[in-house]
Amino acid sequence: MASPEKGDETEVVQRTKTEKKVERPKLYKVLLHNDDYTTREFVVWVLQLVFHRGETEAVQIMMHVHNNGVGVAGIYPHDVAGAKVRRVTELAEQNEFPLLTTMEPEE
Ligand code: TYC
Repeated sequence: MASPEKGDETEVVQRTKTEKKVERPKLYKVLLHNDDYTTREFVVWVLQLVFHRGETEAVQIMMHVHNNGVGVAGIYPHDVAGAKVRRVTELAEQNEFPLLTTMEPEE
């Protein structure tokens, strides 16, 4: 900011965007849905490949979906969640399984 001239009582104070409140990005749950045709092995493989789950955790999530109808594969910002939904859908189509994946906002 330029210094005020001698005798000038007016001073302009500039506030920058960095003073704005920082907001956390909204997070989205990526959901896997149960069906009667997709193999357990394929769902476990997807959970390891796309959601970086270890074998034990992948089996637990797959069994939760199998027993309850739906389950959370992971929680991510909107763009990441969307990319994972598209990747699972692509892998399911390539392997001719009807596996359904969706995303929804976290509370
Ligand atoms: N119900 C499937 C079976 O018994 C396994 C399965 C689990 C399918 C989870 C989809 O999201 C799913 N072969």
